[in-house]
Amino acid sequence: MILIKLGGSIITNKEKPLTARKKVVDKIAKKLKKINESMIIVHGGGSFGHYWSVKYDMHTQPRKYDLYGVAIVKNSMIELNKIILDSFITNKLNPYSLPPTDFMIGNKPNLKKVKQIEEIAKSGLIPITYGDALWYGNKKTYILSGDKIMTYLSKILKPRLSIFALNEDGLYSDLKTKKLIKELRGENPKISKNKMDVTGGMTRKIEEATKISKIGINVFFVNGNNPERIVKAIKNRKYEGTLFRGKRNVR
Ligand code: IP8
Repeated sequence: MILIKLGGSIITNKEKPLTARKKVVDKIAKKLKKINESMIIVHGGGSFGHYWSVKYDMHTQPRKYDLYGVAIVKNSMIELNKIILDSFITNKLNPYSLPPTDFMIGNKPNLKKVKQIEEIAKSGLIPITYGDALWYGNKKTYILSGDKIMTYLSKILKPRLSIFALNEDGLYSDLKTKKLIKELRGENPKISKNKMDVTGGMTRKIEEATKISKIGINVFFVNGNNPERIVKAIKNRKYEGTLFRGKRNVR
């Protein structure tokens, strides 16, 4: 089983509020059709969820945020999720929408529910979940990043590999020359910043990818604008991007 995160910067135009990059989403869906292994998709918030989270000053720490803000963020994520679902349907894939409320209790994943996601994926349906505004308890809410969901699902389900589709080629050892780090072994990667990101952008991705690789799973960062690279990473062909090599080989 494969876990794929479609980053918000690839599926939306982060410069333009509430704008999906539908052509890119379609291109990715077309390529995913070529994969005959079960998969789970997670997607980010991009110029939908992050746009409203910034407006309503919502963050990853559980707090008593503006409830109208919570409602608006959630609504915008359903809208973005629907765009992805529609594209998958058009491309004859079998998406199965799973808001994180389906498997999260507060800020903890529910083991039974997460295991059920695997069962769903193995049936041939493609579970699709996403970063969202979530109920924490005690009148508090928080923003759950899709990157964190990647770690939860990886820890519990131990996929064969986890892929992050980004709007860049991978991590750079030099931002000017865009020299790519092919494999990460304690290098100090150059991180491109995005101030519109309430969940930590690239820094968060590196943190989660490192955690996932520590449990023995290979993690790829690939450029989603060129979705053939997602297929290559899955089919063990020469990959283009950055690999966080899993420390143990758990299958
Ligand atoms: O883009 C955040 O998910 P991410 C979702 O995966 C919201 O960090 C609602 C901002």
